[in-house]
Amino acid sequence: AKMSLMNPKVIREKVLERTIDETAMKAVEHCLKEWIETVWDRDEMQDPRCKWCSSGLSCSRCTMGPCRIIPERNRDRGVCGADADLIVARNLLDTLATGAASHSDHGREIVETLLLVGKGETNDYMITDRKKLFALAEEYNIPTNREAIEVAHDLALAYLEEFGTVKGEIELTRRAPTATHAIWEETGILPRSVDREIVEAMHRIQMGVGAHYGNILLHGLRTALADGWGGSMMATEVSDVLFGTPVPCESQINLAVVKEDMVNISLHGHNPMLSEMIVNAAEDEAMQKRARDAGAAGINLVGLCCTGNELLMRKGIPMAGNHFNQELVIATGALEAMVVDYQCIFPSLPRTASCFHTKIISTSPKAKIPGSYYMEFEPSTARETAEAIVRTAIDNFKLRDPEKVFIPGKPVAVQAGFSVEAITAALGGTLQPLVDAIAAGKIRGAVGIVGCNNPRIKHDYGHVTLSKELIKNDILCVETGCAAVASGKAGLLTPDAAFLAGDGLKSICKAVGIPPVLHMGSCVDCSRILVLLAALGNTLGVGIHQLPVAGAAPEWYSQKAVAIGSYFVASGVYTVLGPMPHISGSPAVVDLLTNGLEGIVKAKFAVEPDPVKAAELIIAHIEEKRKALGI
Ligand code: XCC
Ligand code: SF4
Repeated sequence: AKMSLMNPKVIREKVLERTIDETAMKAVEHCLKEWIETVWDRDEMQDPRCKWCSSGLSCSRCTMGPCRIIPERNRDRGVCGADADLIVARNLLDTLATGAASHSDHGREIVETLLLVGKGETNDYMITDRKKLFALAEEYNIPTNREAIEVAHDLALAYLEEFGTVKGEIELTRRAPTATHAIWEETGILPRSVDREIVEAMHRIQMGVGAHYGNILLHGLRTALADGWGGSMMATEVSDVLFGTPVPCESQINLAVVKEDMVNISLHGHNPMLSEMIVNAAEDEAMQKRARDAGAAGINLVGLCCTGNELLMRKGIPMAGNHFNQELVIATGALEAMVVDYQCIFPSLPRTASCFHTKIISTSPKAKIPGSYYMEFEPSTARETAEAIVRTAIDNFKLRDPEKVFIPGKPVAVQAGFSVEAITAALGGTLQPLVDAIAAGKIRGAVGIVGCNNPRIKHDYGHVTLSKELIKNDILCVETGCAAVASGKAGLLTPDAAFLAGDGLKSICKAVGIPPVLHMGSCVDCSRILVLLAALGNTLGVGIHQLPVAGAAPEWYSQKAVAIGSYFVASGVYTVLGPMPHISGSPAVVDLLTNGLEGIVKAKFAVEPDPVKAAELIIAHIEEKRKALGI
């Protein structure tokens, strides 16, 4: 190995400030020594940040600008006359709408696949959860005394309508408790359709439309609801119909799931449509033989980010890690291919891969990436493409340089697969035991911890610290996305982790045999958290805002996380963000989001980067809600 030019002490310091994931610590050290650039290096190179952009006070929406608000130089308005509040609010709506569009466009692709199945135009996909399909159809009064594919056809069309302009209300919002739905109606934020709210958001950020920051932000909440109770919810439900509703399963997690003697393929991104097909293709005996003929012991699929979560939840596919593990898994030197669809994929991955034999394979016409191999995925030829990808990876095995292989540590055991259906089944068929445990105070409440990694916060520290603090205080954690993966790597996703919980939560975990932190899926599966909240509210006959629950996004970075946080709050869930959004330039916007919303949707945001302090805020909130309920 070549000598590193960096002082070992500096390397040690950097490792300690970057991550708490034990395999990642070794991998980061390796990257620093080998001069493999990672997200943290680029983050350092970006400092110092522009203070106007950081506070949301710059606008470049039109060519009269770009404009910055600099009050100390009497620059209070942009060229068009927009003030700080308007510029900040419009920027935030832009961010939120981008996130809502990302989830919902993914959702639409899944629904379109259901339509293909319904039309009998694909042999590669089928109805896996017929019972769920029929239950969903009944919500839309679609007759179910027929063949499943006829029902699938009609449900797909009914769902596609939810994206359109003809209906005045997204049907799935009816799942919310009456009191919650009434708040949306009264405040005028009941979403009419998915695309409509997103398009209207784009309209509203055009120069010279609205000038009232509050009105703009309320539309943000409506757009977020269209995502949570619309686009994301449809993505989750239809993925369950096509690929199966998750049930508890066991697997392994962290960078060490990569195997030295196998052909390793990582599946990265968000949409399960291609990756499910790759799982099937890799199981094929002909493929296994090809791998053996190439000198490997077999084919090892590993997940990353939310594609990984989808596969872990339904198939028990091992998980290599979350957002900040994506470069590190390439740095193991043992990855034959990384298959990506879209969202959260660092554009720099082909650069990282160029240090190794690893092929980055992009697959979506929406997400072409220079330096990657492009193998276009279409539902009608899914299996064929999946096989071609697996073959490409196998054939790449011989190009691996054994000298460069560095697989750090050992994998950690996890349990995942906690759909609402699975949680209900684990409790004996109804949520009543959970409600009883909350009423009796054994469980004080529940918190949805979601979202990403962000160099502002030490990798995984926010998620893991917050989760540990909450379970210690008898608060059940339900997690998705990169938050759930962080908890998995830290060992919190096993029933054995109950020893870290308070006595009440511990006794429930022991009795039911569940972990104190439940992995509920990918980021679009935050909709499962909404469904769970709705079911709890309906069981108790109260609005979601009355429940002893909260949300948190301790390490969020993404526009999508803004949409999720906003639909949590709009649904009545107090939500604590780790990193501050780019809004500090408008005290009025900050005050509305962290204070004023309470009077409108009966919930608000808080920002607290320190997870120990965030836990204190959440615990106080939960106790307050318990008191109001008289429990
Ligand atoms: Fe992306 Fe979904 Fe964030 Fe992770 S949690 S960094 S959005 S992969 Ni969604
Ligand atoms: Fe400047 Fe207004 Fe144009 Fe924004 S919209 S760039 S504030 S002139």
